[in-house]
Amino acid sequence: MASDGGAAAPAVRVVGGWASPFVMRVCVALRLKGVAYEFLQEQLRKKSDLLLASNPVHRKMPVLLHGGRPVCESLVILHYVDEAFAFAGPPILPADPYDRAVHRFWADYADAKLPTALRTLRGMVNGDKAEAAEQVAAALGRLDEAFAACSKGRRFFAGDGVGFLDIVLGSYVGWFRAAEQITGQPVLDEARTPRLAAWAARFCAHEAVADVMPDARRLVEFGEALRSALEANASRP
Ligand SMILES: N[C@@H](CCC(=O)N[C@@H](CS)C(=O)NCC(=O)O)C(=O)O
Repeated sequence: MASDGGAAAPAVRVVGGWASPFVMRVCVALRLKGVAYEFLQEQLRKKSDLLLASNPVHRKMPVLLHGGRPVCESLVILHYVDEAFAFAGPPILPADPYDRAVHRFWADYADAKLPTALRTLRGMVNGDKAEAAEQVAAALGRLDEAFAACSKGRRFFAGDGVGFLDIVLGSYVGWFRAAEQITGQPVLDEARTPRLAAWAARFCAHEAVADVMPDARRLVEFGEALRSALEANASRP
């Protein structure tokens, strides 16, 4: 979805990079709601003035600009999109307060357990790769059980359609596949986590997801280029 090219800034803009799982969450949420947006591509190593001015606290992507006003942090943005565009598309968060609490719990769990271990597996940070693989496998084991409890036999964590926890965990699927290519070991293992493996395929094929799910090979190349650049920078006198 692109802007119409008119002189006025589009109402909804996403500041981010195509490879970021956190950025992808915002795009999926907007697509689910059917909200048109302009994507402003950022460079991790050369952040734009717009990004820095919009998120001066964390200086990170994504930022959602709605009518020029910034909203930062992917989970905050998902809540915001659900409320600001409540009239459009399906709800993102569960309606029931207890279900909301459970889905938020598992989203926080995924964000606490997965990113650093995945970066270790990809060789982006120093650390024991076997330990990182075990940490990811243990987390995915718990999330496989959470899927059974949340989905109650339906296709997604949220039920028949994609919702909050699907978006949060689903945003890592491209990087799971990239890590599989890098290590040669399964991450979303069909034997250990059969429900999650099947869910991931459904998530990737969803119409709100397919066009923004990054290709694993491109992610591997992106990670290699970033690592080389960081190493070159570190060895500079
Ligand atoms: N907790 C943040 C994490 C965002 C984040 O880590 N973004 C990365 C890109 S994947 C970033 O902007 N990194 C830039 C930096 O660390 O300087 C969220 O959920 O939005």
